[in-house]
Amino acid sequence: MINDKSFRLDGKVALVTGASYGIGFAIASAYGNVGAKIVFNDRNPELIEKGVAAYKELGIEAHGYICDVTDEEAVQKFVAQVEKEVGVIDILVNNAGIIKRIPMLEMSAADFRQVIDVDLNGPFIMSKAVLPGMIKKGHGKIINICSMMSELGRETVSAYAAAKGGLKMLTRNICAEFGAANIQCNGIGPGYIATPQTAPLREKQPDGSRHPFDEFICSRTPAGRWLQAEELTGPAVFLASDASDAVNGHILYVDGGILAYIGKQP
Ligand code: NAP
Ligand code: GCO
Repeated sequence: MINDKSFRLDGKVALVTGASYGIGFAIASAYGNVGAKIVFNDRNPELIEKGVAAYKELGIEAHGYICDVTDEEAVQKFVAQVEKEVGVIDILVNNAGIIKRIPMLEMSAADFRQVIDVDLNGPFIMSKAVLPGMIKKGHGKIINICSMMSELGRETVSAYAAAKGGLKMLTRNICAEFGAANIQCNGIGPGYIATPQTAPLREKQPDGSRHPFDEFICSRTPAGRWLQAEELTGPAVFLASDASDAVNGHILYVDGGILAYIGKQP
């Protein structure tokens, strides 16, 4: 029965990767606001410090650790340390990600591999590290941050689209393999969100006019605007809470309607 506690995360340990700023920070802050203990990682010690301070300003005591999600040995140690110092992880959000916007014929295999490594191998490595604790605990939530590019292609993002399409299928596979252990694995597919990752697509032109990509995205979004990271937090809390225990292997697109829309008519 749904009640006012159904969407709360009191006492739960939530690990959000790459969450010193951007979408990860918004999601982790929302989890902190509904009672979860927050853990995040970053590769850069300065960003950890800045992140911890930013959470503190919101009244959230977050635990920040240095860890690269592509380094399996480091991730295993990181998760063991979190289990000892904060508790066994109840909620994992695979948020850390990179993009390289390079036309396919100009992209090196090394660049392609690097994107796959962070955006697809990273979530695999992180999930593999937290799953044993979740199985022992008898429940767990894994939320993978997918993309419009889990469904659509576009010029210059071949590696990113391949990784995010793969992440959609990893989500379904974790659902299939661990559903019986009461673990739910779902994805969030954000639309175009105003964060540092997309800042180059919104930069003003030298003559002060709007970036053509900025205009393009607004014309492809029924709301006619970029979304804010905070707009992902309601769905993220839902997928981390008991209210979504029967939702598994689902990708929830939070895109302001992009996938439903053919684009603004001329
Ligand atoms: P962002 O502003 O670039 O933040 C990405 C975060 O991931 C940063 O904290 C970054 O840390 C961290 N990170 C990158 N590689 C890492 C690694 N190997 N190990 C640990 N941390 C790492 O990106 P965002 O826009 O918030 O995006 C967050 C996620 O949402 C990504 O997976 C992205 O693909 C996805 N997404 C974004 C949008 C959008 O429109 N913004 C839309 C759909 C999906 P550093 O500062 O150290 O690099
Ligand atoms: C791009 C963007 C996207 C978004 C997002 C869309 O260059 O097209 O960066 O890939 O970040 O993932 O959902």
